[in-house]
This record gives sequence, C-alpha cells and structure tokens, in this order.
Amino acid sequence: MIQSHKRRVRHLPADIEQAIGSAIAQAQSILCVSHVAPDGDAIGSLLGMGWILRSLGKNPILALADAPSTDFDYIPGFAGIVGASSVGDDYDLIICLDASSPDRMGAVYRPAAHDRIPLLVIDHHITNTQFGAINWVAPDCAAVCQMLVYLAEALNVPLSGNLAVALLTGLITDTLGFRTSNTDAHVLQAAIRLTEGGARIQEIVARTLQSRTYAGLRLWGASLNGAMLENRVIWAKISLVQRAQAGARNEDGDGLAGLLLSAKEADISATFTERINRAGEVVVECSFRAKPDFDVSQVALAYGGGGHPPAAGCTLNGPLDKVAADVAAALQDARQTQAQPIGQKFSSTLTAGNSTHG
Ligand SMILES: [Mn+2]
Repeated sequence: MIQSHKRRVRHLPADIEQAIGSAIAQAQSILCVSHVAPDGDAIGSLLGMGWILRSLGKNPILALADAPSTDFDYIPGFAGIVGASSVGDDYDLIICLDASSPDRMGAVYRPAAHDRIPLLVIDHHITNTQFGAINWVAPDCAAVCQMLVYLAEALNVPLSGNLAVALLTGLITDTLGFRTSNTDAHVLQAAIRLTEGGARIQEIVARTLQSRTYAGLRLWGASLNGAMLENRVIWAKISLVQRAQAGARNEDGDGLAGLLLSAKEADISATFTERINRAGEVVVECSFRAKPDFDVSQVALAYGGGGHPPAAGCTLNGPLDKVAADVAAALQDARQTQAQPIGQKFSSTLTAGNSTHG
C-alpha cells in the first residue's frame, strides 16, 4: 500500500530502520531503560520493546531507576521490570526509550560502565539531546509507543496480544485519551491497529486516566484553593504539608496541571509540587501545560528541564513559594511573547500533551 509506505518513511527513516534492525540483530544481551518517575509511555514503551525483542528471539533486561506505579501492573511483563541494582555492566546494546537526555535514565545508566556500549535512543521529545550512537527522535509522534508501532511493523512483529496492550497504554496516557493537540490521524491509525490486535481502549482508560485515589482528589482540592491566575497563566502549588494533611502518597495528585489548563481564562498552566528527592533534599517539581499554539518547552529548557511545546517540566531547588513566583513570572513573559491577535485563535477547548519531560 503506497499510503502506509509513505507513513512509515515519514516516521521511521530507511537509514535508521536499517541501523536499528542490524543493531538488534547483532546483539545477544540487550538492556532496555526508560526515564525516572516513569509514566504510561515510559512503562508501555519499555514493556513493548521487551515484547518486540522477545518476538525476535532476544531475552532483554528491562530496567527503571524508579519503581513503576502498580497502576500499570495490568500490562503483561510488568513484574519483570528490575531496578538499578539488578543492572550489570556488560551488554551488547542499550536501548533508551522516552528519555530526552542521559540523566533521565537515572541510576540505571552508569556512564563508567555503560558509555562503551552502543546506545540506541528512541524518543519523541523535541528537546532530545541526541546522546545515542543511533538516535531516532520523532517529535511528530505523540508517544514513543506510537514509534514502536512503526518499528514493530518494520521488523515484522505482529501488533497483537501483550505488545498491543503495552503500546496502547502509552498512546492513551501521553494523549490523555486522544485529546491532546498532537493527536493526529497517524496516532488514531496506530491506535486502530492496536485495538485490532486485541488491546481495549476502555480498559486501559479505566486503569489509568480514570483512576485516582480519594486522598489525591482531596489534595487537588487543597491545592486548587490557592490557585492563582495572572496574564492568562494559571498555577497552583502542592506542598509536602498539604500532601501529609490529605493523607496522600507521593504519586497522588499528579496531573493537576491538565485540570488547571481547562480554565477558560488561561492559555498556560503550571503546578509546583514539593518532593523529597533521592538525596533526601526538598525540591520543587514544575509541570507546565499549554493550549494549542502556545509553547512551554522553552521555559522548561531554560530552567534545565525539557519536554514538548504543549507539556514540559523541570525540577528546581526550593523554596516552593519563590520557585512558584519566579517560574510563574517567566511563564507569563513567555505567554506575552507568544500572544496572537484575538480572532486568529479558535481552538481553545482542547487540552495539551501529557508527559512532562519524560
Ligand atoms: Mn512519552
């Protein structure tokens, strides 16, 4: 079919397809890794790559620096994901998924041991630093899981069963259920193939997007009480004290920036979330969302983070109030420079992308 040939060429250039195919064919032992604080696309693409490699007769190690949320334990292979301490020094190939820079692999990737191993980077972040020996970076894909649909096709791996469930998870979570501004016909065609392969949209939506804890909802309530709106930028803070008072776990309350962006009076939203990092320090996780035609990736990049135009983020040292004030001001500046005359913008109802910078 001419059309599908065109689509494949657009997303998976022939030279990269050839390079990936031969890198995988030559490798006996393969380590696959995705990013810290793994989201649905990180976990889905990691497990999906695992199923693709198994179809090709390989037996890969799948590793994440941070333990994945049990929300995703319905994806076949979930229990086999290992932590950094189970990762050895010797592999023939490392495949890095959904990470825009090497530090995003966290403790799984140890440069002293791993820098000499060929690294294949598969990512869709426009801010990707091209840090692999082979770099397949496709910012026009809504999820790495979408890219793996094309890779599976190129490698003649059937898009069904376990693989379909894994890949549809990343497509659904990174597009917030096919609602983001980067949800185009190619995304929907990829989703059709995965549903034809047996994955079920409504089950994955129920397990992911439509699944929150009571404590998480109460935390949102506390945070929304203090939400601010200035110059079409809306933001809210989530402090460790609020989290404790709501009885919420570390992962409860994620996704609030997407809800904030539904404000008609705003074009850009942000949340500032206090966290305790691995070193035991209090840091502020900043998460940005933008409506179509606005771009928050450059502000994230300027603060040492990254992401996509509609969804980006960074992590800064506190204190919370100062970080929120400074970054909200920077977002308002960015919003002013991106402002367009009233009347040119009609699409104000859709939400932006989901993943932050990973
Ligand atoms: Mn992603």
